[in-house]
Amino acid sequence: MTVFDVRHYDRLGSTNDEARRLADAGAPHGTAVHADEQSSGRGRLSRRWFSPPGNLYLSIVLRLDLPPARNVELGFLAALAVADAVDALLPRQVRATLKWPNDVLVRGGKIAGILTEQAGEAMILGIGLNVLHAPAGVPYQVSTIVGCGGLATVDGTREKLLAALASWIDVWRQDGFAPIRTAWLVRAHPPGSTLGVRLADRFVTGQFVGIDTDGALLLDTPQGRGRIVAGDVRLEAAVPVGG
Ligand code: BT5
Repeated sequence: MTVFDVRHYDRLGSTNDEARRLADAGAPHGTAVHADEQSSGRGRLSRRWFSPPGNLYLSIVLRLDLPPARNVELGFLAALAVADAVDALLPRQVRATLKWPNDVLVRGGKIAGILTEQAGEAMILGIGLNVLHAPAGVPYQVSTIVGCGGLATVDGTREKLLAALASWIDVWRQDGFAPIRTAWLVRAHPPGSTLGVRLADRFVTGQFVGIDTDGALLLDTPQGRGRIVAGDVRLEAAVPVGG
């Protein structure tokens, strides 16, 4: 079982940067960096992550000895852990859902962001989870635990999240990506849902088929079945077409 050693800071530029610094200095598996706020929290592709006090900003050093091609699996595992933690804090009738690749949604709004980065032999798993505050001016819906009727403190949320993460890491170590993939699919938009995907050079729309054994998105488009390894996904219609 992974044991986490949490280092708590009032304020950092980015918890991922501090975790990377610690990893480079030899910090062991399970070292976790928690900041109350970030002055330059970041998302994928150098996008900004809104990081005022009142939300969770956490980065974890993981040493899992995986071949680099399998690092992508970590994002799916983390999304499941976030969804479990969020569900435990929300009223029973409100549940977290997942959107490819690593988005966690509650009531249709993005409640968390996951950023995995390699640091030498280690992986840095960065998670931002909205407990109290959602940013304004974001081009899609966002949500928070408290705004969705949940009862949570930031430290309590961190503990729930780390416990969920430890158990999913156990599952993964024991049985690999297959059970992660299955559990992820149960919580995701159903097959047939219409997704719009922004790729580096174009935008495609198609019907969600599932995810491949390596986590790639499988999408049926007018041009045939596509396998997508990186992109931003918008859920256009969650109801299966014709179903
Ligand atoms: C992500 O990027 O979703 C990954 C975010 C990871 C943040 C954590 S916080 C702890 C650790 N330290 C860091 O510096 N980062 C990690 P992406 O899919 O690129 O989404 C980024 C986009 O989400 C932005 O361009 C905004 O539109 C939107 N956004 C920014 N802040 C948000 C927030 N608090 N809640 C919801 N959406 C947000």
